[in-house]
Amino acid sequence: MGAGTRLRKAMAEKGVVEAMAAHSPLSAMLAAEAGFDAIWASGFELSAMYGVPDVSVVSMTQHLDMTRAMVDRAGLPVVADIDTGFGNAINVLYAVEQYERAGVGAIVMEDKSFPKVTSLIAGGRQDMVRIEEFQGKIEAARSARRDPDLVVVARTEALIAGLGQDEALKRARAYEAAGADLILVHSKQKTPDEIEAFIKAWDGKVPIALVPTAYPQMTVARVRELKKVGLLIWGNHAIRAAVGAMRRTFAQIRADGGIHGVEASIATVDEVFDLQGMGTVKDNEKRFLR
Ligand code: SPV
Ligand code: MG
Repeated sequence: MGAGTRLRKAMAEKGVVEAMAAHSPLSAMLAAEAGFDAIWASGFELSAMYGVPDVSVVSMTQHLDMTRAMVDRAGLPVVADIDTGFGNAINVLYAVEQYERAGVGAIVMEDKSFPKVTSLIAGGRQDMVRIEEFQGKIEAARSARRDPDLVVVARTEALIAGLGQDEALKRARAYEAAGADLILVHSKQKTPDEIEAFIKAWDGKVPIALVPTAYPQMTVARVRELKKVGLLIWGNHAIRAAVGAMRRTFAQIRADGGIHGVEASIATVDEVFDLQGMGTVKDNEKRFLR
């Protein structure tokens, strides 16, 4: 079964699919281990991992290569954050072909212009493309997929850009009409009010996707109550957890003048060996090395 089919099946069976952000095969494996349904191949996380801003500096090839490596190791459907589609509808044709070949189950494309600016930054420049142009990009994404089950998620940044509910709804309706399988609506308000108002007003047939980073009060239980939401993305918690853990560990080693104080709070070497599959290496040594 293809990754898109798996994702659609999970959505049909569970109602809400939970995707955890990842920036590496290891973080994707840990998300799978924790029981999430899918992996969010986040552009923000990968940019942060490279130590650069999420402003279309990381190339499609860099993101695609990492996404392919995550597909390979995670064993879960990967939802690829393809930003603006890396250009216009022509670039989208190429991008979707490549991401599908890498084995993703879904692509999420946003209606900002290339190069984009990260959504949650205060006072960010949020330039949008025209509705008709984005409809063309959605149609390009649909026509580029070989597997009709590859999920095409259209993301509107109307609320992020401060254009209001009417514009967000107008865009969402237009994107559904162009063939989007889901509509992701993003918000940076500190409470869920703006998003809940959108969900209540949503009169389309396709489910909604959310990234509730700015409004963490939004729980899985609340999302279920609201109905209409099919995909919940925990947007950047892998990289933020990593930053917090490394900062604490590095500071303690500096303060203690040695590594003796951090042993209890970090993973053991054996845990890392397990993640790397060293048990299998040993078994294979017995079988094959003569
Ligand atoms: C990402 O994780 O790259 C996203 C979500 O697109 S956000 O950073 O909130 O825009
Ligand atoms: Mg992104």
